[in-house]
Amino acid sequence: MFDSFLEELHTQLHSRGAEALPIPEGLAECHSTRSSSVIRSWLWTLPGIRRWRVTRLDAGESLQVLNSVAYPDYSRDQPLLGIDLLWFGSRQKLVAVLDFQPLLQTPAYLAHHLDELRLLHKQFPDLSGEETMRSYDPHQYFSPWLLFCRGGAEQAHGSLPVAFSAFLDRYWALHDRPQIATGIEPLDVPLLQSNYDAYSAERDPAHGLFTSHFGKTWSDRFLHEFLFPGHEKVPVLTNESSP
Ligand code: BLA
Repeated sequence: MFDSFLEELHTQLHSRGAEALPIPEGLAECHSTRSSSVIRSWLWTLPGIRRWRVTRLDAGESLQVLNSVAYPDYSRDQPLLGIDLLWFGSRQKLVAVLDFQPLLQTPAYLAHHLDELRLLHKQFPDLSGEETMRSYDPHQYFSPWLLFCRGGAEQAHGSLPVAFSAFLDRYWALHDRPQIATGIEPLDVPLLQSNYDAYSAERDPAHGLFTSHFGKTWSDRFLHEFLFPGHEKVPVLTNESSP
């Protein structure tokens, strides 16, 4: 379902000079022993982005996933890029989340970094459904203008491909802007990014899913060593009231 998106993302990463980073032993690919599910991941670094991870899960008709997070260099205070696309084929159900994930929730930070996303949010109303979050807090590391849709085939084949391209395009535009100070001390960026990992490792609703396909031992390692390796560096803090 999302292979054309994966290809589009990888083509752009290559055109931006992406180089592969090593993935911990055994985590780049895993085949379920119980079903035909396969999970495959890639890890990149490129100018201005220290770590860009990409994961594709193929569980046939029951589930297809494309998940990706970009962590900018520590010298940049821009939001992380976050992509989580899920297609439950047997139920024809789509969950699509595209966000510029903010390091801070202050008005100055949001105004500076999220204008482009605000325009996309307006442009794609059927993907911007004000959905309720069950496991995450929408005020931590999610922007007020994320594209978040629980929909079906109409959105998956209609607006999502257009929105996906526009979303990548707008993130590159944000990335290419001159860097100016927005009130975060450079030293705080590593802490805020690690805190994102700690928060996400605790809340990610995918852990049960991974365990059911690939077993608990592999899933624990994948979550801690690949998806959110920064989680060890900090206790879970809120980013709501940071400077
Ligand atoms: C929801 N994401 C989900 C769900 C699953 C995944 C199973 C629950 C589905 C549902 O609510 O119906 C799957 N998450 C994954 C997978 C990976 C993962 C397979 O991390 C890893 C390979 N999630 C992200 C990122 C964003 C994100 C980067 O990983 C932001 C763009 C958002 N996922 C997100 C949100 C929900 C979700 C907001 C709804 C959760 C909620 O209701 O609280």
